[in-house]
Amino acid sequence: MRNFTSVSDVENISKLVQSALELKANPYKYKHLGENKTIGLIFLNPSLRTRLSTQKAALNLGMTVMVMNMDKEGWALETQDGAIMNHTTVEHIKDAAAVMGQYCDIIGVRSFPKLVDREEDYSEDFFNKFIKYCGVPVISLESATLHPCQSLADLISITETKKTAKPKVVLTWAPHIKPLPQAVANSFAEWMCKADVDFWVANPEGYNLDTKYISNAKVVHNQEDALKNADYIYVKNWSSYEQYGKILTTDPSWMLTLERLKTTNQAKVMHCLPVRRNVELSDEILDSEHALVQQQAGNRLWAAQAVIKSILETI
Ligand code: AN0
Ligand code: CP
Repeated sequence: MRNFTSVSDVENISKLVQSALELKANPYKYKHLGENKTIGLIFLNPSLRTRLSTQKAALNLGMTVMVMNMDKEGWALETQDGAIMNHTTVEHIKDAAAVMGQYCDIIGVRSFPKLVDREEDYSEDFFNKFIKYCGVPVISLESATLHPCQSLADLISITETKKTAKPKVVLTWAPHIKPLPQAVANSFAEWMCKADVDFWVANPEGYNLDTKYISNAKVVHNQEDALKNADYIYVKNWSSYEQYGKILTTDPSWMLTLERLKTTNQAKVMHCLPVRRNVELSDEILDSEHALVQQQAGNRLWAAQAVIKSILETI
């Protein structure tokens, strides 16, 4: 694998999941693979899990790790070609990325959408330019539209816990007070559409995701209908894709309750974290046997390690 920016970069998804599970059982087996290799992790937004799990994954593979909070410690980057840079941006991405590519063998980048201009965000201009100018393999640590490291960890968690060959998986929208990216939801959807699951999406009117990520999913606007016989419920807020970046509702009846799990197949409840308790998900679920969130977060490490290992094997 050269870059890891979406499920399309993965040649064989189940092999990658198996590789992660092998690493989970034997974390240091490949500790010489990354010897004398450096990974740079560049954050334009906050992070807890992604930062620490990717760092730890690289250390387990013997790599040297450099982390930079670009938004706070770096120069403001310009992305527009031919820009006359007499305003707030200090350095062009073509210069900055090319410099970082000389210091690193692999670079991980987190860059959220601005949620103002849909076309701009969905063009993934920042990521594409970063990849073009840095000249080394790039791992998405969440881009404007996707979060593949999270989705791989989610698929690992489902693979480890599923009780039926083809579980029913429901991605449900949840309320939130801030407009959030669609990235986690888009990404989970595109991975689930390629996995052996019966995949449903439940969201209020006006919150349909971009159809390109939900090809064979059943999309409904009634959460209770979707939850019947569900084995997994993935809870996530996203702002509207249709009325781009807007919050159309914060209807608390979309927050999952234990009562609503009664029609499910003792469903496991998933969330990528960070979660706003009692807004997106209730304490009673997060602190119950239904919650899979800590296992997901734990699996971020093995997901990242499988991805880095796969890239190291090609460079
Ligand atoms: C981010 C999001 O929804 O994309 C990151 C999740 C991993 N969440 C927040 O900003 C709260
Ligand atoms: N789930 C996730 O990506 O968490 P962080 O934003 O803390 O990295």
